[in-house]
Amino acid sequence: MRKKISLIGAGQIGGTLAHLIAIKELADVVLFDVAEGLAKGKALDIAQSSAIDGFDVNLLGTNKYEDTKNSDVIIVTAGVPRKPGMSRDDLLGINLKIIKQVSDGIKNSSPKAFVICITNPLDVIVMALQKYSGLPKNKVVGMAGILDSSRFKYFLSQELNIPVKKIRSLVLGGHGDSMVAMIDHTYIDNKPLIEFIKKGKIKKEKLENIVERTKKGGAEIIKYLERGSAFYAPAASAVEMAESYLKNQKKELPCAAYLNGEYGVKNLYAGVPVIIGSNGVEKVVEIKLNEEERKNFDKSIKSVQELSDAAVKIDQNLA
Ligand code: TXD
Repeated sequence: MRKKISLIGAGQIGGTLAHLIAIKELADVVLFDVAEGLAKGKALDIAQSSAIDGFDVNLLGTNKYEDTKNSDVIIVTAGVPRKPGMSRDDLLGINLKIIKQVSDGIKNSSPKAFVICITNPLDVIVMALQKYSGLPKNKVVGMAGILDSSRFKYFLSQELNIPVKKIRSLVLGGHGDSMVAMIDHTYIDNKPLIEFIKKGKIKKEKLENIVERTKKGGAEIIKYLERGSAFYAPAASAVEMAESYLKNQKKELPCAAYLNGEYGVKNLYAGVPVIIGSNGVEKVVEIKLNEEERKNFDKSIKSVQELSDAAVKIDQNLA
């Protein structure tokens, strides 16, 4: 029996998700959007490419939660993206309201689904999605760390002229300007990045620029696009999470997960390495942080906490 993935939001990322899932034949796809035509048009357009790319999945566009019933995976992009000059946090009020509506839809139609949230400001919106929907905390997770880590790896591969596949790294903490590139957990061709720095193969200030560019990775793309934000890499990141769940791959992936004491953090969602398998977030992996990483991680957690507090001020039900 083919699996079912419902995409709540058929915008830039939603449409790209649908196309990637179809080409990989990961599952049947339901594209849901309040803009019904957008969902229907994109579903039909992708379906019409099946004869060319040879995939055999059903695609449906709708504005009815009924059609998303009993989904195995739900990926949420519903909301408004940033405009140039806006911070991810500026979206909080608008997207909280939308997520409340989406959560009710999910609770009533697919209470057993694995829910991947993409909507910004990510760490708070995924917390709100879990609280509003009441789904188990290990079945509601946010996509950000895979994207941020992928940007960091790409910039490093360009600087060192090394294939990106040979680079392993983690960017953790909040999905905002305080995100933390874990330098001590970065390996180039299985050799620690620290060795490259010691041998002068990459200057410290160059590395700092790359870390800065990663933090501002979203804003850089928004500046170029002028309308809308990044969508290819965000979609690819969420598909990796969905695939690890559906195929029980138990990949260790940086995601915004519920922390209940891990890393000294309680009752908050933030970017940490997790194992994703058929039970959803199966484990939070606690890696050893050096002093600098710990300091920056704690700073990042503080900014997530501040935004969570702001969300509770908007809606007491999130307390
Ligand atoms: O790493 C990350 N998590 C970020 C997240 C990476 C990139 C983009 N980030 C955020 O994802 C971005 O700031 C937005 O909050 C979301 C979605 O970005 P996208 O670029 O896909 O936005 P679009 O193209 O505006 O699509 C959003 C769709 C749009 O078609 C609306 O009609 C729809 O959401 N929408 C709704 N769908 C369902 N239900 C409701 N209530 C609703 N309201 C709007």
